[in-house]
Amino acid sequence: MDPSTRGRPVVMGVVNVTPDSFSDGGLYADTETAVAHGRALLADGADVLDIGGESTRPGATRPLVSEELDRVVPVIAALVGDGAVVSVDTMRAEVAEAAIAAGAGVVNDVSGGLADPRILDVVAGSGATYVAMHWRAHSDRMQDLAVYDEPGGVVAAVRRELGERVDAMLAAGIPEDRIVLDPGLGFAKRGEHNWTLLRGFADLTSLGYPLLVGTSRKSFLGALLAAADGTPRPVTEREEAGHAITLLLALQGVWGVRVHDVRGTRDVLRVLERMEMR
Ligand code: PMM
Repeated sequence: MDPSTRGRPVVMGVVNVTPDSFSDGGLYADTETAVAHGRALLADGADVLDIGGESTRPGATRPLVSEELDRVVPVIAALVGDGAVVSVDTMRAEVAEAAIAAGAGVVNDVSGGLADPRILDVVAGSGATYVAMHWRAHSDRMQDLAVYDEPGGVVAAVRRELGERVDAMLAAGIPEDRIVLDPGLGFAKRGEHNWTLLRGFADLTSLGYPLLVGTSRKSFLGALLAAADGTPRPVTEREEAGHAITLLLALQGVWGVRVHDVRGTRDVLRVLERMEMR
């Protein structure tokens, strides 16, 4: 999967087919509205559509495998039918398998193969690209594991733990050129950890793999933009802060960004292209 973006970062548009995602929970929970949303994101300039059927918000409970399949497979099939490059956001081998059979070209696994190790074999046996995110535990207890006491702090830990995941991917037979890594902002990270990871982005690029980053609408941006009384900025009013991060990461060679506001992201990247800064 290598959409031709002429050197600018890949823009991955989010389609959450879930009743409970923190950023857009319930808005696109049925097949028809999810497909319509995917089409709108394509029209806005998404290079890849990331279709997910499991909410990973802190504290979320997991759907049944059958529920997850029912949510994502028809949406993937319809959008692949439109000619879209589609990614499935799943931690489950069975869902990845069905998604690939329906035409998904990317498996975006927020657990990097830790939740269901068989997913690595499924990806290895397909032509799919694998996005492996830094992760420590399911949402019900991930914030308990947001502890980074080793020397080098969160950047060194994420680098090391992603490196271990790469070893597992290579051992399973996933070719190097189909691996993308993601530092997993907001997953087993406290607010300050996210900022430290963004500041340390250059250290992550030295892992030698393309990097995808998802900051769009996340709570550390809500906290940054909080009202004077501490009330976090509502999720849909965090886009410009996300765009600022996209711009800074694009200047540092990020491979792709996972965003809700595709149109605004493409606008920001258009400025960079016009300035010939990428
Ligand atoms: N974040 C969420 C879900 N999936 N996948 C990757 N690769 N990286 C992320 O940062 C990421 C992800 C949670 O955000 P959402 O609820 O807005 O989809």
